[in-house]
Amino acid sequence: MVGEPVAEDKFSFGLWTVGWRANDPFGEATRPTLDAVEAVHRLAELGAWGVTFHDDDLIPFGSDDGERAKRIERFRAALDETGLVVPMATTNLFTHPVFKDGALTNNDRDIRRFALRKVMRNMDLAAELGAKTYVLWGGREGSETDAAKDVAAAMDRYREGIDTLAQYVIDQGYDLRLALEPKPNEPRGDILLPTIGHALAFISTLEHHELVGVNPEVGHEQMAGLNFVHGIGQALWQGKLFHIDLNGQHGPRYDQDLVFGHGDVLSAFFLVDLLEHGGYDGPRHFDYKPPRTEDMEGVWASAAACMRSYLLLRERARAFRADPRVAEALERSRVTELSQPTLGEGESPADLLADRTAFETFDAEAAGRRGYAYAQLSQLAFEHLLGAA
Ligand code: GLT
Ligand code: MN
Ligand code: MN
Repeated sequence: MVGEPVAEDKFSFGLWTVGWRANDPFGEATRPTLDAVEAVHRLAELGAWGVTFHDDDLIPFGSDDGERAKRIERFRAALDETGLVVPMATTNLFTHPVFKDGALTNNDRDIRRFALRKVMRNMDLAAELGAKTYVLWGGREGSETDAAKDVAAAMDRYREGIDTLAQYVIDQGYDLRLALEPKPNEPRGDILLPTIGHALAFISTLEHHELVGVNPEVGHEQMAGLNFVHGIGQALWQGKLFHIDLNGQHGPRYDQDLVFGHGDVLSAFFLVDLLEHGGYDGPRHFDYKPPRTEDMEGVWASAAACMRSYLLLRERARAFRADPRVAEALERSRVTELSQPTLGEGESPADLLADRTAFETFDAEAAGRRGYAYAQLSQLAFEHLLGAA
């Protein structure tokens, strides 16, 4: 049976998730403002381990220093009372009109400088509160018309911005790593660094690339029709999965931010299986939106649902891995054989050329006739997911 969420599960929520007042492009807010202190208490009661925030979630844009200090104090007291940690923080570089053409890649240089200062200021707070990851979601970095953005220049400025922030982390001696969050579109018509793959390629060009990884979100890759599990697999393989945003999405359409698991369930099953068995030990961070139809009771029910969905899927994934029929099926399908290097130890290209069994006498017809038994393997996963195996 699946138990209640506990700290070891490392479940965390953004203040902006449960605090979303459900205003959308077509309608006004349907819920009241949620106080950050109440959010911390309610999340702790539900069994969450961590809470994350944008600077502006905690301290409204334009607050004076006194107001800022007061709000931070109240928040810190709530953390102390509940034991909730702050594993990650981020910057709002998208709400205020000043960021309508982006932040680090805005055509306006003064705005780029302002954006860097806004990030640095909140990095100080993040480090003070013990965060280990600093997320950068460049939702406004992009364009609606290709005439508006010199992409090569924008990438130069993006790189300069991230290099500057990484240098700041080093200069201050902060124990922080940066995590870039890709998204293909929305709110911009097209966003720079649209997918995990684009972000990984960009990171390899950075001066302090070792300090920078990714924070992929389920729905963002699925909006682009991509396989999230494959994206996460590659990010893990490159040692770049610094953080993750879990939610649900029904294929390519607007960013739904559904409760985790309430979209492509099979993909969610394989994702949890990968996170649990693939060497990721970071936060399980939910970045979702309680549906606009819900009152505050529904908000807390949806937050609990995110954690329970994860625990249920984890239990199913564990049962899948423990089933001897699955071990057999993995053998039969040669999934395990893929871990064997293609060349022998010390074998050179010349040695491969000399191996007549690799080519001259290799029976390609027979190998081509052999089935991989993926149908049986896939069905076993499906049955475990449904609790039928
Ligand atoms: C915003 C966005 C999310 C990002 C957050 C971090 S803010 O809600 O939709 O995907 O993770 O800036
Ligand atoms: Mn989203
Ligand atoms: Mn996100």
